[in-house]
Amino acid sequence: SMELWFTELQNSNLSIGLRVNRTLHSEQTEFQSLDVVETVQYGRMLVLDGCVMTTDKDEFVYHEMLAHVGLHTHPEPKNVLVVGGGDGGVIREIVKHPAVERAVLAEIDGRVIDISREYFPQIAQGLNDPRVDVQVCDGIKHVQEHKGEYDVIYVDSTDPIGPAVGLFAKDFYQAVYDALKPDGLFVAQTESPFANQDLIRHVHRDVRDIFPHTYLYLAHIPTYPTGMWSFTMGSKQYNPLEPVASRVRDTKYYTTEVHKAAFALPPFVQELV
Ligand code: AG3
Repeated sequence: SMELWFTELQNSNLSIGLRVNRTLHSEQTEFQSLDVVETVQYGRMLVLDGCVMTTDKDEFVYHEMLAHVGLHTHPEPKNVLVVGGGDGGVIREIVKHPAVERAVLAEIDGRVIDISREYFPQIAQGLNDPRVDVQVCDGIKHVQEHKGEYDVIYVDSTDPIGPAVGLFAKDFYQAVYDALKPDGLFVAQTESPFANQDLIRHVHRDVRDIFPHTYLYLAHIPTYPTGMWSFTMGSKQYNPLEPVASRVRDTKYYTTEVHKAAFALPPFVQELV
């Protein structure tokens, strides 16, 4: 029978293809196109503006490595914010931490939240935790309006196009700094060291101008462009190379050893920061 393939054109010279059983949902939201397809290799996949956001079978890498590195760097993370991340994957990992008293999700596109609850219940489950406050709002405005409030802030954005452009801008990083407590830290997803070198360079230059400590770390995410993915941390005080003892048990990627190893950068990545 006929074979259906999903292709993400990652840039004009590079694409990833996944064989698809069927399309489960397609719509144009107020902000972006949103599709859910069932792939043969990685299960259900969430796609925004043609870009792979997450799949059932590899989402754990990204969500664990975004959430747990920051939450094992801060000794007492009580008040946490996620900008973006409407699928709920980072929140699911955050609420595994008993120290967390409140986790705010500031997602601009409420349809991402609705569709994740419907098609990705395993990923969205954390949104039901009583400590979670789901807000459909502009995350940039939210950080501007909450000065000195958060211990840890995450930026779980799409690529720096469309609704996410402002989340890679220097004045946003300054607003994030101001929204953090005096010992706070933030972590953002910052794309691929193979495909987005200029972006990583710029982010690091900007974050270094604002935060006293800036770090880059890596994880392997098979469905994102090139499979090698970077995260940037800006910290006012705490050092991620000295993580606290693991506070979570049921992880598939994160361990204390993986946390430390993620900061070991190959020379071609080191030279970007
Ligand atoms: N956030 C990172 C998506 C970037 C992937 N880029 C791409 N496929 N071109 C995903 C949201 C997961 N919670």
